[in-house]
Amino acid sequence: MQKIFETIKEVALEIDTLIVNEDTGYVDETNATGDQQLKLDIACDLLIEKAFRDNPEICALISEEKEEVMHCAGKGDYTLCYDPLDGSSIVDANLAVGSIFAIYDGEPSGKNLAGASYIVFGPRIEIVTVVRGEKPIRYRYINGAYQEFHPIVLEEKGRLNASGGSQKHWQDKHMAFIHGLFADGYRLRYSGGMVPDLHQILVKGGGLFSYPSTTDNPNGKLRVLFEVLPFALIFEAAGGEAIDEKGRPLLELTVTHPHARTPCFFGSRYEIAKLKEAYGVA
Ligand code: AHM
Ligand code: MG
Repeated sequence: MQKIFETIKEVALEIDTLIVNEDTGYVDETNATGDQQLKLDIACDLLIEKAFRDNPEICALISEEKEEVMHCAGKGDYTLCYDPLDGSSIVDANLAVGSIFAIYDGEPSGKNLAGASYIVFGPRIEIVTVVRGEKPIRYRYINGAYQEFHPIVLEEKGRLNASGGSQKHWQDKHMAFIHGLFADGYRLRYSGGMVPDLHQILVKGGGLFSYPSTTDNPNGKLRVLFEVLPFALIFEAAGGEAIDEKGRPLLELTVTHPHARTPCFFGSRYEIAKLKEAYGVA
């Protein structure tokens, strides 16, 4: 798996060059789940495909930007699922965006998730990697090289609160819970990009990120394979928790369709315990 992480570090530099130099406009088509695609979404997808399609450890690639599974020549056991450029809707505002990778050993599902990684394209490039059962490792790219940086460890209780979706469409219990956190002193930190928003919670030692079911999106917005499960593994490995709104660990999820979505919550232990009480699933 280390070879896969090394390739992620290399492809991060190529994606960064694209983000800096390419047009941020839309193409005419939509992607597999009906989202409008940017030229950048497609270009990043192609770069990642090219970087991994001949990797002998990988037998298949599944991209958020493609409907079909891409079977590779490699005879390895890993299926690499990825969101090539998360945060397409904020890249035109020049906010931080990211790429997310999930490495499944066999069929993609929570129990088969063997490793995960994400890249943050902010003022500088940062990468977090994790192998299941081990601690996450954080790297930053400085002076032409990746350096291992402070470890990521979540404290019992954090201070940040980030919830997705439009408040108009939140359920009453979610509204009451989020207001309760603010009344308890939590600060709002929400950019609309899950990679920088979750990265901020991880590096600041805790807090809560929610993307709940809403009246307009009953299954939430975020995709299980490419977005939810990789961050669930990283939060659990950092000492936090990641659950759905029935209180089940996200890492127990099975996957019915490559583009399936689920409500999801990632946080330190205190906030997740509070969430379970508020949702009546403690
Ligand atoms: P994208 O894959 O189209 O960029 O959508 C995913 C993004 C996440 O990064 C973010 O957490 C979420 O959409 C924000 O959604 P909302 O604007 O509904 O809060
Ligand atoms: Mg995405």
